[in-house]
Amino acid sequence: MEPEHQFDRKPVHTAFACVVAVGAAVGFGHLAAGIIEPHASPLLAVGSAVIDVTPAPLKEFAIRQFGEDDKVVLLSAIGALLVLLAAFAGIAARRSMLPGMLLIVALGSLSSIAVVSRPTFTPVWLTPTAISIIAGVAAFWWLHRTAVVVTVPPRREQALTRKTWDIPGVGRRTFLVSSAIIAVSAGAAGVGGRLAEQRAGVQNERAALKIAPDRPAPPIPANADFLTDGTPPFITANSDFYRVDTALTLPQLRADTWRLRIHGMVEREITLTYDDLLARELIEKTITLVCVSNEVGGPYISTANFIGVQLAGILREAGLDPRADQLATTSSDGWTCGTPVETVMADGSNALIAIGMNGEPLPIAHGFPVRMVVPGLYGYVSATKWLVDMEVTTFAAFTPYWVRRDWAERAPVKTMSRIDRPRSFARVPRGRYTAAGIAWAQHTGIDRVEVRVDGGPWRDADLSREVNVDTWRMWRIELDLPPGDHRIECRATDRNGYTQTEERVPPIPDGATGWHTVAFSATD
Ligand SMILES: Nc1nc2c(c(=O)[nH]1)N[C@H]1C(S)=C(S)[C@@H](COP(=O)(O)O)O[C@H]1N2
Ligand SMILES: [Mo]
Repeated sequence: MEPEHQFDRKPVHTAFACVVAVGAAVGFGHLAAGIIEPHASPLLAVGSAVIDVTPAPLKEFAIRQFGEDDKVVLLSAIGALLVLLAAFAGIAARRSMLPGMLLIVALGSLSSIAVVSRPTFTPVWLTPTAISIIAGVAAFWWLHRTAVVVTVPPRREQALTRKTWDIPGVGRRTFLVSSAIIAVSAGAAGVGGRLAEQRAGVQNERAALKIAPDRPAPPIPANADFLTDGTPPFITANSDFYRVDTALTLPQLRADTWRLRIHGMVEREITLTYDDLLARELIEKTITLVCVSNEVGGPYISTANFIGVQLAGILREAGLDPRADQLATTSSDGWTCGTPVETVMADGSNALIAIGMNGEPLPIAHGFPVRMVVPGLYGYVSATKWLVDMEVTTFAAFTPYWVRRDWAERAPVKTMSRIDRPRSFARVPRGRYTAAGIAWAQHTGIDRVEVRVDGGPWRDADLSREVNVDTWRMWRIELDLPPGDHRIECRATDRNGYTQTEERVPPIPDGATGWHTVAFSATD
């Protein structure tokens, strides 16, 4: 005889249930982290762990493709993967809730491993993950239970349908309402976590600080850039300054509790407070910062007036062991960096322990309250943001973050140049046209920039007024363009007489080389 009715679940419902449950796990975990410790968010910890284990060439690719949106792309990719996994586990959980539960617990365990792997981990950081697992399990248990639909043989359908929806806690209506409530509260929890994180932030404290140098940098002369011809402004506004780091959550360090311990191969350890820095002579230096990941023609170069204390003076007070060759620095979130002692201690080095940028306290994204700036070296070997520890050591004894990931131990900035106008594939009027761009040879100075069109003879470009050897220099050149497609190239020569090589090498391991080339066309 035909059964009167059957209890069943539709795969689309259990898949949906599992996606919502995983969403609840992520959202509530993030909320708990926002209250307890932002870096302990299961989602962000997994993201940070992924950043740490991604092979350098892939990371290189990601930075190239997505630029400063790399972090958004990473989190979106993790989100998409979670939805996919949850949907599959949900489909498999049509009869038994086990596959969905297993997935939630497995993801929770993975997050715990990620949380524990964070450099500054403490045990309370596991609380958000525990809450996340509980939220996910509870949500899936309930939704799986309410996802039951009752099917009845067709001929009895009319008689029984009404009744089946009356079974308490079961049926489409309960399922949909529960799903909606859980999904909305998970979203609210996620947003709440973000707000809690921001409330714990230090932007108000930062805004209240005033920083004035004792020795200001000389004013930037008007002819230091060729802005109207298409170069960047000489000084990059803080909001436009390029940003590259591994921080998914910006460290929020208070200036009044900040400490820097200088130790290792020194005669006397020194611990500095923010007030100690303010009490010293604050100097202002105009410095260009470049990222080793910058491709030929790339955007990861900016210039600012940095305010800070001369690093060499502090190290001299500490008394350096002559055998020390590396300055190992650590940020509050555990990123590490190794800088050659000889660069920092060289005569005329403008290496700074910096607290200000363009007249303001350092922006939080650029290292508030204190960072390092060492002209002449790529950022990953010199420019530690959220600086909290400085150990005088040797290259043999310590291998920093990026060097462990195949980037070079030493990385002076290479002499390079870039074309800013015309842009790739621009259509420009034929005849007289001014091309312009930038060149840099940090701590050496630019001597000359040459430009050629369509493989013709190299011609010298005009150079802007030099501000100092630690900054970029702008160039421009007047061209006379016949109509048609063209190709423009530039190359810089520095004060050592070195002309940048044509050979194209990728950024890894110690910086890209090659002439920047732009294809464009001139029209009537
Ligand atoms: N704490 C910390 N400092 C860091 C990094 C980082 O990932 N974490 N990245 C470095 C790199 S690779 C560069 S190029 C510079 C970029 O500094 P900016 O973001 O202020 O431009 O910071 C350096 N300092
Ligand atoms: Mo960098």
